[in-house]
Amino acid sequence: MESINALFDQFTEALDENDKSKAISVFQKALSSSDLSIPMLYEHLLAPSLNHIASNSKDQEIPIWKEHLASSTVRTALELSYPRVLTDQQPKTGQRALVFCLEEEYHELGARMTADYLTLLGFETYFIGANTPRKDILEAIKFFNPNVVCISVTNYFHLSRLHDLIVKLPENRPFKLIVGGYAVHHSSNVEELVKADFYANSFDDLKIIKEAIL
Ligand code: B12
Repeated sequence: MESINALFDQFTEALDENDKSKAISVFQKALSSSDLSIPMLYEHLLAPSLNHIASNSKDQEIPIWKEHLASSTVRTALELSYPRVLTDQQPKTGQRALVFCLEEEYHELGARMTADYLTLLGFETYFIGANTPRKDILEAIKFFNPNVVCISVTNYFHLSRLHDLIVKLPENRPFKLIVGGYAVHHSSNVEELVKADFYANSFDDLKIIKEAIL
């Protein structure tokens, strides 16, 4: 089997050429290799392939349609991965996890990946989407009664929105609150801005958190 680096090069080349069918056939080849785990495929192929678009854009403006096309290709790759997520799932924990993005946050792919990580770790996982209004978040928490609530924040401006949500949650909340994503990962003072139980960014972080809370 080809290395993850070689597959990454082929996948990003296809994205650069706006060739969705080529990108997906590279991804399917990667997905069929039992040597490459889902977290490896997400963290070393899909996520950097999108972040690479931006890091490539210093000299020239990348058109928004190109970002949309690349995001839609990655979304297709994620949906194709779900049967493998179920096959590779660890024994069920009996715990529920709720995953979402805040209102006005349209960057949803990191949250989708996080939902799959939690499924892999044996959680019953509910991904309720991007751009979720606060009222609906509170209703979903009531409805699902989750053990874990995971919020993915990409845009820095949404950290204050996250703070506003957290202060609306009951003080002795019956779940663990985990926050992550680009804004959390790239802010030096996130722990002062928002009071969560855990700040996480990867599958391995979630694995450690699972061991700590079970
Ligand atoms: C694709 C993209 C978009 C797409 C999103 C499509 C979609 N449906 O998700 C579209 C075109 C909609 C978009 C819009 C905008 N975008 Co944009 N976008 C990107 C881009 C190129 C990639 C983001 C991405 O999806 N990466 C792949 C995912 C999978 O990676 P990830 O989110 O980091 O997730 C990984 C980990 O962080 C982790 N993770 C994520 N969340 C969590 C949570 C937990 C709990 C855990 C454990 C782990 C975890 O899991 C993933 C796998 O490892 C980035 C560039 C970049 N460097 O990030 C800019 C970027 C994020 N966008 C940016 C901006 C400014 C915008 C716009 C404001 C642009 C505009 N002027 O319109 C709008 C904002 C829209 C909005 N209101 O939200 C800025 C954000 C700056 C900031 N932090 O404030 C970036 C960084 C570009 C830049 N360099 O300026 N964008």
